Amino acid sequence: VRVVFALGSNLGDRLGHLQAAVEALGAVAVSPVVETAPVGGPEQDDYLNAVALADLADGSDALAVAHAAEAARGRAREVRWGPRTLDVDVLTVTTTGVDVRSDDPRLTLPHPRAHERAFVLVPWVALDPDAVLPGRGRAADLLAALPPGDRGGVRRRDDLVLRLPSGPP
Ligand code: A4P
Ligand code: MG
Repeated sequence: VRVVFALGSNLGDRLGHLQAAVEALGAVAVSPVVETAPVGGPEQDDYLNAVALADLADGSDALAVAHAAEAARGRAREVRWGPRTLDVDVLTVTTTGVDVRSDDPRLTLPHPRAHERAFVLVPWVALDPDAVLPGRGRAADLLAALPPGDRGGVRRRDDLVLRLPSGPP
């Protein structure tokens, strides 16, 4: 089961939190890091965002894996869309080539806001130019359709690099 995760941090050691998530998820691929203006919520600092791919034995574990990664970095849930050490969202789950769809409010798939978020689409397209958000279309096309102001809030930070966890020896 292939899972695409979106990572975000705007509190404390932002790159360290993203790197911890990449390791906790056992990522097999990770995007460049982008620095992004906050979208929604209270006034808050800029985020680092990235997208990571992981392979899980069971797609229904995706949310628990995301929440465990957040908890390991001291994620507190106070304000919706408020500042956070680490946010791990599930963008898509694909089981043997079939995209999982879910209306469950605990795990909505594909992620219901990914298509309108440059901070998700820019790193995802950089990682996988052919990425598709099921029911919405190609991530690259969704990105091109966003208002230029949204895309302008996202800057590549190629000086910040996330490393994949080392495989078995
Ligand atoms: N949930 C449902 N579907 C999913 C899914 N596909 N992935 C539920 C993850 N969670 C999902 O999430 C709230 C609830 O959504 C959870 O109980 C989960 O079961 P949360 O992480 O507790 O709270 P949140 O992240 O504050 O809320 P939400 O609605 O997930 O926020 P978003 O939409 O993720 O937005 N600006 C920039 N620049 N960069 C960011 O990363 N992130 C947000 C958070 C706002 N602005 C941002 C960024
Ligand atoms: Mg979230």
